[in-house]
Order: sequence, then C-alpha cells, then structure tokens
Amino acid sequence: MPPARKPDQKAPRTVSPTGVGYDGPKTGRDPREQGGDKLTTPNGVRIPDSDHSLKAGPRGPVLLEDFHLREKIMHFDHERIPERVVHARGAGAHGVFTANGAAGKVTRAAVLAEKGLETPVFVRFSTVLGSRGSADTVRDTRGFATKFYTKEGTWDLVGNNIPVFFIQDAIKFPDIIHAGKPHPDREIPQAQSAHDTFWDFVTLHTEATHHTIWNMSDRGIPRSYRTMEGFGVHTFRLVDDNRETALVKFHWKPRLGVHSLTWEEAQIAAGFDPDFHRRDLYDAIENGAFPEWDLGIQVFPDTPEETFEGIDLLDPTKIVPEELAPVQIIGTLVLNGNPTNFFAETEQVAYHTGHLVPGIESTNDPLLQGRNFSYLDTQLTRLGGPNFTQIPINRPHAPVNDNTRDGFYQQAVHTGVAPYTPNSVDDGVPFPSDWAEGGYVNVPRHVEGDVVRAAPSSFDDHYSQAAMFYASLTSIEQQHIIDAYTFELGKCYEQGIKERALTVLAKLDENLCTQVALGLGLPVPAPEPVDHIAESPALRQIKPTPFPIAGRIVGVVAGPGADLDGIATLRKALEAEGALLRVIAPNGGQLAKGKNVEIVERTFATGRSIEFDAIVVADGAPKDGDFRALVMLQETFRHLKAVGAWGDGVEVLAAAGIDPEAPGVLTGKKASAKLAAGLIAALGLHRAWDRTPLVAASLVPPSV
Ligand code: HDD
Repeated sequence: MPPARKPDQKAPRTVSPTGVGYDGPKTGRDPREQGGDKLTTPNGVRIPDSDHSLKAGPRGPVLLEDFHLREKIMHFDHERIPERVVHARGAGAHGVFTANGAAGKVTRAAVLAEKGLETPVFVRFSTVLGSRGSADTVRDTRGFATKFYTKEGTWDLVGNNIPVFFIQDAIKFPDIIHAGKPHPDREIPQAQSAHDTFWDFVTLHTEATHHTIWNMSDRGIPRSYRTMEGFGVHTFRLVDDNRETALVKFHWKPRLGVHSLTWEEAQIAAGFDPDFHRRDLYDAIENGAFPEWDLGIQVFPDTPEETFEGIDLLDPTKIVPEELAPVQIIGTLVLNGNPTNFFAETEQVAYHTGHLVPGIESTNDPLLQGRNFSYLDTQLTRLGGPNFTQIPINRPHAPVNDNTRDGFYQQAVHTGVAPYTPNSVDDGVPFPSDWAEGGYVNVPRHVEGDVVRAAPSSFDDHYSQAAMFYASLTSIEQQHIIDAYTFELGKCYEQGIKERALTVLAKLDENLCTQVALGLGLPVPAPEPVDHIAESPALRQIKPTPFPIAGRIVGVVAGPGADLDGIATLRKALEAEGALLRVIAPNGGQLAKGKNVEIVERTFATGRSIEFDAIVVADGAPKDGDFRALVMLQETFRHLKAVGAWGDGVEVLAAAGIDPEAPGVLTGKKASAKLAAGLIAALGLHRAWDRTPLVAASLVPPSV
C-alpha cells in the first residue's frame, strides 16, 4: 500500500501503471514529459523572460516580432476543445482487468476467456446531462465506460450505472437529450432533470418510464463511483472458438456494495464540494484503497426470437432479473492508477460501442446500432479529426497496420507506397487475417423483412418492469422514490405535465401515485396497476450484511484538550480496514499532547458533514456549542450515518440534540476496541437504516 497522502496535498507525478501515454518506441519521446529543465517556446527555443512582452521601450508599444508572445497567446486561445455533447462531466482512472477463465466457454475473446490474463484498462465515470464544470452529485444516470487495451485490439464497454435506457431507438437520442439539457431560452437548470421539458418527454415517450424510476431511486445519487454497479445495458453476442454464439448482458458488481447519498447530502455536496465524486475516486486510489468490481455475464441461448422467459433481449428498456438468469462472474477490475494529466487522458479518451474484438459482436438492438455510428462521428468535432485513435490514451496496445492515411493531426510517419490491400509493391503488406489468424470475422446471421420505420410489438410494454422494480425494493428505498418524484415534479411549472406523470405512476403502484399526488397537491388518479413478473430482491441496494469499508472517512471532532491517545487508537483500527480518520477542530494547525501530534485536516469553517461517513466526538473536544460543529453532527444523524462520542464528548452529542440510545449512535468511556469495532460494523452497513422512523418523525411536524 503506498503511503497515505493528505487529501489536498499536491499529487506526486505518477507513472500510469498501464504504460498508456508512452510513445517511446515510436518517437523516442514520452509525451507526458517535456524534455530538459529550461523554459522554451513550442519549437524548443530557450527564452529568457515569459512575463514581459517585447516593447519599443518600457512604455512603448508591443512589437509584432515578439514570436514568444504570439505563440503563447495563440496557444492559450485554443486550449479548449468542445466538451462531450453528453457525459461532459466525468473522472477517470487506470486499472487492470483480470479474466478468471469462466467466459472461455462462451467467447473466444482472450480478454474475457483467458484465465489469469491481465488487460490494462482506462475507465471513465460521468454524469449525463451536466456541462463539464457541473456538480458531481446531481440526480442523474452515471456513465461507466471501460476501455480494454486487449492484445487483440481495443474493446470498449460503454455502459451506465442503470441497466436500462430511456429510449428504444437511437433516432430518439437527440430528442431525450434536448429535453433533459437546460431550457434553450434561459439555459437553466444545469445538470438536472427537475424541469418541465424532461418530464414532458418522459411522460409522452412512456418507454422512458423504467429508466426514469431508476433515476428517481437511490441509483440516481450514488455515494461514490466506487459504490456503483455498471451495466452494458444492451444484449451482446459472444462467439466461441467453434463459432457457437450466445447472447449476454454485462454487469459490473462493486466489491464495496451499492450505496447512495441521501438527497439532502447530494444537494449539500453540489454546493459545498461539487467535485465530490471526482475527489473520492482520486483520493481512494491515492490512498491505496483501490476500487474493485467483478465483471459478470448473464448468458441466454441465441434463439431466433432473441427473447428469454418472454423478455425481449433486443429491448434496452428491459432487464432480465438475476433470479431468472444468474450473473456469472468472469473477471475482476481493479482501478489502481490516477491519470497523470486530466486533459490528456480523461478528457481525450474516446469510447465507442463499435470498438469490438473477435468473439464479441453487436446485436440488432436498435439503440446499439445507432450508437455504433454516433460514437465514431462525435469524435470528429470533439477531437478534431479522424486520427483520434493515435492520441496516447486511445492508442491500441495491439499492433496497428491499418491503411488509413493523412488527415488532421496525423502522428504516424507512414512508410511504403501502397496503403491498399492487396498490393504488389509493398510486398503485399499488410495482409488480411481470416478466422484462424484472429480476424474479426462476423458470424453469419440471417436477416430478412420489409423496410419499415417500426418497432416490434414487444417494445410496447412500457410499464411492467418499472412496476416490478418498485415492488422489489425495501420500503425505505420506495420512500426515497416517492420523495424524488415529489421533488422533481414539484419543480415543474406545467400542471398538465405533472398530471400526466401521475397517470404514469398510477400504472406502477397505488401508494407511490397517491403519495406523490398528495405532495404535489393534485387529485389522485384512479389506480390502473399493470401486471408484472415476480419481484427481484437482487435489485435492492439495502442489504443486511456489511460490506468492506476501504476508503470510508471518519471525522473526529477534537480541539486543543482532546484525547489524542484515543484518536490514535481509533485511527489504527480504521486504517487496518483501509478507512481514514480526519481530525476536525475549531482552528487549523496541529493538536499536540505528550508524544501524540494530530494535524487538523478540517476546521469548523472548512468541514461539512457530507465529507464524512461517520463523525465521532473525542473526549475533551470543545463544549462551547459552536453551531457549525453541532450542525455537522445533526446532519450526520439526519443522514442516518454513524455518530458517536467517547468520554465527555457525549455532552457535545447532547448539545446537538442527539439521543445516545438512537440506532447507530455509538458511545463509550474510552476510544476502545469495542467502540472501533462498532464503528467499523456501522460503516459496513453504510447507514443506520433503523433510525429512519426517528428521523422521518422529526422532519414532519405531527400536525401534518
Ligand atoms: Fe452514449 C457518451 C453511455 C446511448 C451517443 N454514452 C457516452 C458515455 C457513456 C455513454 C458512458 C461517456 C463516455 C465517456 O466517458 O467518454 N450512451 C450510453 C449508454 C447508452 C447510450 C449506456 C444506452 C444504452 N449514446 C447513446 C445513444 C447515442 C449516444 C443512443 C446516440 C445515438 N454517447 C453518445 C455520444 C457520446 C456518448 C454523443 C458523447 C461523447 C462521446 O460519445 O464520446 O456519442
């Protein structure tokens, strides 16, 4: 484990573990570093002064011959590239995917099939709707895109943290995005779905109902990128060595469990720390708490109907519950390297659903088919031309000999005179590869039909799986959905849109519809519940068993008189689990007592509850009732996170109005092993869910 780095310290210049970014063998130059230690122009001319323009006398006009001034300003003027049209806001990391060999029976793609094979990856997580500078914690779908630099070429799995999509046909993608982005007249609201055009679209295009209810669930506000599931969404076709095919859906399962923020935490974080998820990912990797996911597949027979248990596998608004088709684990992803340069790597990485390797093929899912065009096309303006696969982060690790030539930003100095195949003048090179030589040979598949603009009738079921999702969740998760619909629709101005949304909810669940209608102050429409398949408990994210706590952060409220021995004991116990302890005190600097020295990492002015997964008050902490400390504790309690105190720290809890007997409140005379163990167990469960009724009662006045 690398030494812990303080969160806001300057990052060391790390070398990416994948080796991505090196151009050594080709040009002898590593593009991540610039040569020498002297300041130069872009052409390598050493310059004496970069702070003063060349002038005719100190008070005279600037001279046109100042090439350094012009180069410096010219380059700065063009530092920005267009942000992604969707998923503009994101964060990435390097890592390694290791196959366990289980997929060998369904695919010939070595990246999945070859037991023990390690493939370098670059993963980028994102929100969908917000601009590049928008807040991380808004309610939205999250992107989960993985670039596998396989030895057979680059494979991109461009997924989301929600297993279904809003629409069934890519031709509607511009429309849903126009509806979800800010209103064109005022360009508000930023990065959120709580506005009229979004709800107008999803209630008129009711195929969006299933995805929308996932957005309104806790999945729309993840605690961390590290605690999100990922899904390939579409059904893909895998091909084995014998050209036998199977249909599959991909799932990423986080080792830390699936956890979310509360809505209040998400809102506070959007203002207090808009970089909340980006910081969390970076700090976790920097501190050695490497995020891990298992990759799993659901496997279905490749029948002509392309359905499984009556579920249309080509409809991207449908899932196959894990109870019907278990997720089989085929490998593990570990993210173990932060980018060296955000722009060069995270901003310039270009994912594409059409980046496939032998053994993995598309299906006829009309959403996927459209994506296979869009991701290639969008890079032309975003990355400035057709040579984006030559940008270091996009460079394949497999040898490339492709007969494409020239174009903007061509990096290669091609040799030979015959960029066509076959040729007789360059000794025939490059040669095509057949199946046996690892060529991407599509498995023949039969296609027939009339040319029509139409969807199959199975795509008409817009509600049954949304109803199944809601019915599958715990009552706490259901309440969060009620609250989210009430908030989002409450932000709409058009009565007609709200009423239409209620008619959709009437099909999903009577209580959901009634509660939201009450919250909006609108009449409750007559229930029209649809039939749905059996509930899927696997969809719940509140689980009774604790998860690992690596990367979790515990704040300890302290001050000059605090029990530093106790803090040291607690820190040791937490660090043994990969978690961190941060001292919060009235002022910055150090706390010292005997041999113990604690650096204050957050003050009452700079800290806020959302930065911590639990807060504990140390014996000897100040009892002056500073409201900022009390607010921190009250928020932590209200957000159902563990709170605690030892020694006379319990007086501070009392001042904050926290009942020491309430669930998830841990107290003790000392910072003992027992207190630490209780804290670790509470962190593993993410929240003290048993506290919910207590908090709910305190939020709603009894007269309402
Ligand atoms: Fe998309 C980016 C995921 C449908 C068009 N999409 C993008 C990213 C993710 C997804 C994770 C960010 C990649 C990155 O980090 O650079 N998109 C999805 C999923 C979809 C989906 C899971 C449905 C299952 N997307 C979709 C459709 C279209 C697009 C139907 C167009 C017809 N998506 C794009 C895009 C983006 C993109 C415009 C923006 C930047 C980029 O591709 O490189 O081409």
